[in-house]
Amino acid sequence: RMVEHELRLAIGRDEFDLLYQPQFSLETEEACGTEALIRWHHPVHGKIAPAHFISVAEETGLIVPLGEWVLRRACSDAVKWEKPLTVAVNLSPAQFRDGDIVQTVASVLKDTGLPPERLELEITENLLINDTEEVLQKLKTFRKLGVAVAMDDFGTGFSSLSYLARFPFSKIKIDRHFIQTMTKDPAVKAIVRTIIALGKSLDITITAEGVETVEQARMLREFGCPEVQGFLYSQPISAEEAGHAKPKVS
Ligand code: G
Ligand code: G
Ligand code: MN
Ligand code: NA
Repeated sequence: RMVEHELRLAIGRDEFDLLYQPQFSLETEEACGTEALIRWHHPVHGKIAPAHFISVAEETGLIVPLGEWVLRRACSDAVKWEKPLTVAVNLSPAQFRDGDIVQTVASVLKDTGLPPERLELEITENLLINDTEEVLQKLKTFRKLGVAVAMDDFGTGFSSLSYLARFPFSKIKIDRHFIQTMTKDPAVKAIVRTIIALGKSLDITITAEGVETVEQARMLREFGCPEVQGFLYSQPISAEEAGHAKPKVS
């Protein structure tokens, strides 16, 4: 396949880049973290979105070297930032299955000198469907190292609640679909309010994703949501900009 061939070449040719989308505390309106998001600049085809190549990288096993590149770049960028923001890295299930993800994370932290408390690993519940005991041990190891583990796209899967009870999450990221419909749909509004309350009682941080309007931000503040991420506050920005990120609005 064309994309697979190009993807193999791209790693060696340094065609990837990371942008960072800041996350803000709703209470202080200060940046508290970032999420690393990969970008591919193909010399001929231009920008290629992750939606077009992450799945190919997963199917071909290329996600293992690519994912290691992402981790290494994210940690070495973050360690240079003026503000000690956290950096969240998205992990694919294939990185747990085909690579030694625990060893990779430990050696990247050691090599870059990033304090483990500043790294967050984002996983989706696809990872938790199979190999649950092995995955559980790996997630526990991350937490023992001091690394945070976030459940991404929360609410979109089948068993989000039972996974919260079984796996050691330090953060829940409420899927942007909920945030974008809660202001129009009272049932979704109740669900978002309840997830935020659940986070509080489980002592798990909550980030609302995809916040695009002032109305959504107001509702989240009313519910006591600790953190927000979305275009209202900031687009994904360069590593240089991320080190001193400020919100567009308040
Ligand atoms: O940045 P954007 O909104 O286009 O990202 C689209 C999707 O690609 C998101 O689901 C995001 O989690 C995923 N993604 C972005 N960067 C990475 C990465 O470094 N690794 C993995 N596995 N997924 C990523
Ligand atoms: O699946 P994941 O949560 O990792 O996806 C992150 C993706 O969400 C990135 O591609 C990012 O560009 C996108 N994103 C970030 N903020 C917003 C937003 O406010 N609205 C929308 N529609 N997408 C967003
Ligand atoms: Mn994510
Ligand atoms: Na998400």
